Amino acid sequence: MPNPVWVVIPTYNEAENIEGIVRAAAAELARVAPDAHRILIVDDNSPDGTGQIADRLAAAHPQVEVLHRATKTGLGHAYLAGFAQALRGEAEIVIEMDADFSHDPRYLGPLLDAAGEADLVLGSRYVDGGGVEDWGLLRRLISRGGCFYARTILGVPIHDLTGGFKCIHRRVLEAISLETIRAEGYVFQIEVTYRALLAGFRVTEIPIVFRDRSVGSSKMSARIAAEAMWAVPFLRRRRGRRG
Ligand SMILES: Nc1nc2c(ncn2[C@@H]2O[C@H](COP(=O)(O)OP(=O)(O)OP(=O)(O)O)[C@@H](O)[C@H]2O)c(=O)[nH]1
Ligand SMILES: [Mg+2]
Repeated sequence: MPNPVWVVIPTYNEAENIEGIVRAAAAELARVAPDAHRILIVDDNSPDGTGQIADRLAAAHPQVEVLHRATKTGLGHAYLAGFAQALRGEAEIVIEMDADFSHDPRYLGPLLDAAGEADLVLGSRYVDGGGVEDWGLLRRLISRGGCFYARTILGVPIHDLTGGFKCIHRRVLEAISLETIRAEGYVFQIEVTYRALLAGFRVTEIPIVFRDRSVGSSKMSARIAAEAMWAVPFLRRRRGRRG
């Protein structure tokens, strides 16, 4: 199997970050998964030209490829398209990673190490040794409150359900009926983890320190946060019906 590890990076208006993050991820992967990785950028036709920069990177680095989507339909859809491409490309392990340096590529090694013992590894801000840098009190409260809310409603022992730095075995992606996931934002992250737990997979958290983006603008919105509030109880109900 030539490239079992795929790092999927969704981008929307990340022109200032994309080159740096791809270079940093490539350097780390060359160390921890030499000759066995690909980096897939999933760009939603960013108006700032991120897609063109990504194409240049792909031309210069054989292990980099770009999936261009015509319109921005949300992070969840971008990830689903990226997962499908990685699976077609014979990925054994797929890693989700943001483009804005909030997810430090130095954790790629620890994520892969932990994947030796688990089916799904979560980079977690809310376990011992993890944390968040540069966030104000309000954002910290919303994030922690959201995780606590989801954990309580769903009744699962996971501390960071909304994080987007995760390492997923192919068998999980194949088992959790990706085609029926509709969620866009934080709920997408919660739902992937929740479905993996329901399917009986081993899910583990490793500590990460999350840094706020230093350049570019956030795509997170009140609408996406609200989606998380109302959608989580629906996830729970689905488990109820399954018995
Ligand atoms: N392809 C695609 N990428 C997206 C979309 N929304 C966000 N992204 C990317 O997904 C990653 C996470 O989005 P962010 O805007 O950083 O969201 P966040 O990390 O929750 O918020 P901040 O802390 O404010 O950065 C970044 O790499 C974004 O460029 C989308 O609709 N389509
Ligand atoms: Mg971010």
